[in-house]
Amino acid sequence: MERTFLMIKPDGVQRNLIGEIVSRFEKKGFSLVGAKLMNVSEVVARQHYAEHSERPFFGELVDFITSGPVFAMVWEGDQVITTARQMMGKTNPVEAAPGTIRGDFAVFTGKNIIHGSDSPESAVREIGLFFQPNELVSYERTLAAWIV
Ligand code: DAT
Ligand code: MG
Repeated sequence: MERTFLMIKPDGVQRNLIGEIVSRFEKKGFSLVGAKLMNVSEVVARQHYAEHSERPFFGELVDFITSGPVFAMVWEGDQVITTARQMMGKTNPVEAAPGTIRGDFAVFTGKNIIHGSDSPESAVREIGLFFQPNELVSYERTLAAWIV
């Protein structure tokens, strides 16, 4: 069973999309194991996006992700890392298919609503950056046998 880190960015929070987005992952069959509304500090923002530190848009990216509250989440499920990325759609909303989160709700790469881990290694790193172990809740769901 896999876990991923998903984060509704400040634009998604301001646009009242938390419920819509959480609902999509719930209906898909994934389990929410942790969530919080929070402000991202500049230090954490720089660590989170460290792989992009040399890119020309890094400063704007850090400014954006620290510009208002985000909704940070950990989701669990079979193949959740890859599937969540598919549900998010391509990074540039112009290329994101209709039906995906970015395809349905965004028009601009710099305001693309949601972050999702891109690999098992990123997921472990990002979950550890945003959550303490005791903020994650493991539990049995009676529905599980009807999903996998
Ligand atoms: P993703 O968020 O799909 O994993 P990424 O890791 O390549 O995409 O980039 C992280 C974020 O940085 C992305 O969600 C939006 C921003 N970004 C990426 N490429 C950009 C670009 N060419 N210009 C401006 N912002 C960009
Ligand atoms: Mg990425």
